[in-house]
Amino acid sequence: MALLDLYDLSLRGRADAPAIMADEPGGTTVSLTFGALDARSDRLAALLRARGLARGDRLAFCLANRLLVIDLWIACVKLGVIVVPINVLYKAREIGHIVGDARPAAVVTTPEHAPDVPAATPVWDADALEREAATLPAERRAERCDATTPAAIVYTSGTTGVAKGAVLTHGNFAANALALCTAWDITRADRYLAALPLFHVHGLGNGVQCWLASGCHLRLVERFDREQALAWFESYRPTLFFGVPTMYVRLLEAEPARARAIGAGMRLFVSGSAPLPAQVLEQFRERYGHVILERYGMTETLMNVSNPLVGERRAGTVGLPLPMTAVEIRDPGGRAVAADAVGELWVRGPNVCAGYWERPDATAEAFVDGWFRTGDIGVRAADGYITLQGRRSDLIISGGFNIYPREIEELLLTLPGVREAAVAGEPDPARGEVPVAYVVCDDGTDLAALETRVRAELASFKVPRRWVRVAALPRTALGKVQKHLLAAAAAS
Ligand code: MLC
Ligand code: AMP
Repeated sequence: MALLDLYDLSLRGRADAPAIMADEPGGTTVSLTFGALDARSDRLAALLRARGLARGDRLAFCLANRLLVIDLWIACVKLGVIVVPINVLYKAREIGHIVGDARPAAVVTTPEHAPDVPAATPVWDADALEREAATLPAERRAERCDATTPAAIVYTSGTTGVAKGAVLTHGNFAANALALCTAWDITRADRYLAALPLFHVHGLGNGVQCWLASGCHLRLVERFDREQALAWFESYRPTLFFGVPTMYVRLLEAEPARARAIGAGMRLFVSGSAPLPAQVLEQFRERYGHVILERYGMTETLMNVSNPLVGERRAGTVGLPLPMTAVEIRDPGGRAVAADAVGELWVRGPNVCAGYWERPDATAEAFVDGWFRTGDIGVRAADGYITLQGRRSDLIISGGFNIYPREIEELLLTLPGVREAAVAGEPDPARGEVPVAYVVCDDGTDLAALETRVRAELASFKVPRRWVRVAALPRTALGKVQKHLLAAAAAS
């Protein structure tokens, strides 16, 4: 089934039903039916076609949440054009890498980010695109796609520190939507509060797909804002919320009576993208009267494992494999291990990406006999529940955003005065982890100046929250930095 056939259950099958209420730049709010949404993306598809885009071409966007992102997604699905989402927090260096690698026909963005797009790549202004599309007739001229047609290239950093593009197909997104709608019983009766950014797979692959597949209602906000979040719950009265653990930590700030009232109208809170601390799950249960359902996924595979909707949602675990997904825990030699033994999670299923964009070597390394090696380490209990215990790489997850230390270390080593650098995560009660920089530098090197340089070059969440000057980095006999000893080395 092509993705558009699945969407058409809503776009055409429920054309008169309310589909979305979206906060727009400038402070307005727009409400549309599925039919009106369908027409908007037909108009935009006509404009993209007129600008020369054809099946297989890439189109990037670097935008905060707004209706145009949804229009772009649906228009590209209709045309067979491959969407390349870019995190709005990224700076020129990070955007340059993605654009250089994916070679999109253009980047749709706002004047704020336009200077960060490499000069050779056309920048299409979001407002202008939206205005021009509105002048065109709404005629559907869709390409016939199938499950193997690429729908998106989503960049995710590898252990090398260089982001690789995971090629996600129509079939991957459709399988993910069907698995989640089934497992979490998402129906047209739901009301989904969408506060996750649409440039990552949690918001785009889960939120948008489940909405369009189920025909439920979606309330889109520009970004999660702890000051406004409770008011959104109270005014919109959602039944469904997907969030990263940091959002649940922020929601715990609510007065008990307010939280109870919000919880009373809710059906399901889902958490993922980073570990949900057991005490947050417990405090949330006390305050809101709901046991958060934790699940596990990744950019390359969309969702793999989830606690059950009906049955025990076991704190600290990510639950059981989703429908259609197989999960094995394997030893370093690739052999499946027994229950309760630690190993790497390998997954296979229709949700797993086609490979990395133009990186046959990285694809060959990640896939073995049709299984995808996740790099995540975990155990499976005898009753099937899976607990994640760590990662093969030194990935840091802060507020649900991924940080690869190597990327920061490589930048630090280019700065004057820095002789050696290592970045490691340290626990943070709200963000889960935050990056800390350990640097060996020449006398007189100003750490604050290093921070300023890093802030200018990298997304804000990657800027180390603490800077520690050390005499030497702890290393193994082979010279590899021992990250687990960094904090102790700094204290000595
Ligand atoms: C955060 N910031 C944003 C932003 N999110 N800025 C613009 N748009 C956004 N969407 C910036 C802020 O400016 C600030 O910068 C810093 O990040 C923290 O912001 P905050 O206001 O203090 O927010 P906080 O309450 O801490 O919450 C942060 C957050 C954010 C939860 C809203 O971390 C977030 O949106 N996380 C979601 C990430 C996500 O979708 N991950 C899924 C990846 S897919 P400064 O300069 O002060 O630092 C994946 C697979 C899977 O992992 O399994 O899902
Ligand atoms: P990304 O590359 O941004 O898609 O991040 C995917 C990674 O996030 C996974 O490989 C896991 O390490 C992590 N992750 C996702 N969900 C969870 C979860 N529920 N608990 C712990 N880690 C998670």
